[in-house]
Amino acid sequence: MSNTMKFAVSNMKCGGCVANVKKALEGAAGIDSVEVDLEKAEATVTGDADAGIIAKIITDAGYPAQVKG
Ligand SMILES: [Cu+2]
Repeated sequence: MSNTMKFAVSNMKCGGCVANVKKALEGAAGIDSVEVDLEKAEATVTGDADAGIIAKIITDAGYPAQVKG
């Protein structure tokens, strides 16, 4: 069962930041795909991983993230 979850991600300033977020998530278990929108400061993640864990992975990569309701 795969969910699509959106996250508000702060501190992303360039394509390198986008790549860092993608790289951090793509290595994680339970994540199928990752889209990152720099202008919207948003990440869209598809998978069956827990949203709170995903937010923590993004935050630990240096980009404080919150689940979007
Ligand atoms: Cu950057």
